[in-house]
This record gives sequence, C-alpha cells and structure tokens, in this order.
Amino acid sequence: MSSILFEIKNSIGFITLNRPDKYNAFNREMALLFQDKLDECKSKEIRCVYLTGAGKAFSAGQDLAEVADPNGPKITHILSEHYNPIVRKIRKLSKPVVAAVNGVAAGAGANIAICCDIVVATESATFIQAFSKIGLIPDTGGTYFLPRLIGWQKASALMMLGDKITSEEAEKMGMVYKVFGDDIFNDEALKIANTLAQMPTKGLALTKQALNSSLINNYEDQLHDEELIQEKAGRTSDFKEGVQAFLEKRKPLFKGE
Ligand code: T3D
Repeated sequence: MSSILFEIKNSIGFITLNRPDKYNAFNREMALLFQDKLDECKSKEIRCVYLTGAGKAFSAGQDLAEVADPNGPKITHILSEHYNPIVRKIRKLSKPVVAAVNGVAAGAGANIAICCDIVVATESATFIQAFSKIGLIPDTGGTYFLPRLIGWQKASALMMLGDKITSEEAEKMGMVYKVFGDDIFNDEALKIANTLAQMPTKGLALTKQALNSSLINNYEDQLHDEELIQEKAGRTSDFKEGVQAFLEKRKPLFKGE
C-alpha cells in the first residue's frame, strides 16, 4: 500500500497521508511522494486540494525511527529535501488547500496543517509542537506561521512547553478555522472543499497570492500589490460571470478561468 493515497473527484485532489500504524509519520519515501502529488495538483482539472490522514491520526510528524537509523537521512536533508519543499509547494499552489485534521497533528504534521489555506479539525483532534520534547526546534515553517496565526506569546509557550492542545483550544487561538463533531466531520470538511472547488479558482489563487505577500510586505507595498493583483482578477472570465449572474439574479456558474 502506498504511503500517500491520491484521487481526483469532483475537481478536488484528495491527498491522504497513509501510514496509519505509524500515525502517518513521515519517512523520506512518504515526504517525496507527497511532493509529487502536490505537483500533480497543479493540473487545471483540480480546483481544490483536500489533505487528511488515514486512520486515527493526521500525522505525528517525522518518523523518529528513520531519524535514529544511522543510514537514514540527515537532519539538514530532512528539512531541505522533505519538509521545506512541502511547505513551499502548498503555499505556491494556485488553489486552496484544505487541511482536514482527523486526529493528532504533531511536529511537522502540525506545521504542515497550519500552513494550509483552511484548517478544519475533528473535536477529538489534538495539536502538539512536539519538537521541544526531543530537543529540536520547531520547523516546517512553524516558527513563521504559528506566531502569525496565534500571536508570539502563545506560539512561544506552545513551542517551548510542547503542550498538547485540543482542537477547540486551537480554534479559539486562531490556529484552526472550524471544529466539527467527529460524527459530522467528514461531511462538513468535504462541504467546504466542494464549495471551494466550484468557486472562481483564479480569484482564489490570487487571494492566496495576496495573503502570501501580506506576510512580508509593508502596508504601502501591500496596497500596491492589491492593485496589481485585483487587476488580474478583473480580467478573469469568472469575474465577468459573477457580475453577470448577479445582475441577472441567477446562480453563477464558475469555470475556474
Ligand atoms: O531530523 C529531524 O527529525 C528533523 C525534522 C523534524 C520534524 C518533526 O516532526 S520532529 C517531531 C517528531 N514527532 C514527534 O516527536 C511526535 C512523536 N509521537 C508522539 O509524541 C505520540 O505518538 C503522539 C502524541 C503523536 C500520539 O500519542 P498516542 O499516545 O496517541 O499514540 P502512540 O501510542 O504514541 O503512537 C501510536 C503509534 O504510532 C505507535 O506505534 P506502535 O508502538 O503502536 O507500533 C508509535 O510508535 C507510532 N508513532 C507515533 N509517532 C511516531 C510514531 N512512529 C514513528 N515516528 C513518530 N513520530
């Protein structure tokens, strides 16, 4: 069985982390395969990506058995070849990526989730910045995204103490968009992905571009970027369709173009 499952349905690219007996911990093979699948998601056919884990966990981060293996990859390679490319590919992908956190998300698993565009979680899911417990620093973009999502103080405490927090706490802090009861989680998370997959994909891609640049721009540069990016959105056929549908009082039919 492959460590990453991938299928395309209703314009959604479904990526499932699939090492359930290891809580979907990443080894090299899985990290590289995940990157390949993210590349496949560039296809025009896919208008939203849905990322989840098989079994009980979302992902327990780096496979610690691989780290302990003297023949395994070195720390610097693990970051430069495994996790950093994953974060870059998710942030650069010109469509929304939904992290459907179905269980524990620890270490790199937690930080992959929070770099996605929309994070939803089951009531029973938990988040752990597990790195400090084994003497590492938080990586996989965590030191960049987490303080920006929940504030520097809370990020600092979670990263130093390595506390396990519930999905409800994560939602209150701003790390998660919505939490759903375990019984309705799949349906609700899928509803979000289906909605996104029918929306103006180029407009969403440009929204993502503007949000990405807001992380580094000053205020004036951001206003300038909004002008440039909105100009591109205004040239899409979905924008024309959106306006036309509004004027004709009908439901728009967006084609992602
Ligand atoms: O060089 C580098 O490493 C740099 C890159 C770093 C990136 C990172 O992600 S570092 C952080 C690595 N992750 C962790 O430290 C988390 C380790 N796991 C845990 O703390 C706990 O397993 C969890 C809190 C995630 C879940 O706890 P619990 O009690 O619900 O489950 P469990 O019994 O501990 O785990 C279930 C199984 O998954 C178990 O297998 P077994 O004994 O039943 O055969 C366990 O060994 C396995 N598992 C869980 N996490 C990992 C793992 N196997 C390998 N690597 C893991 N990270």
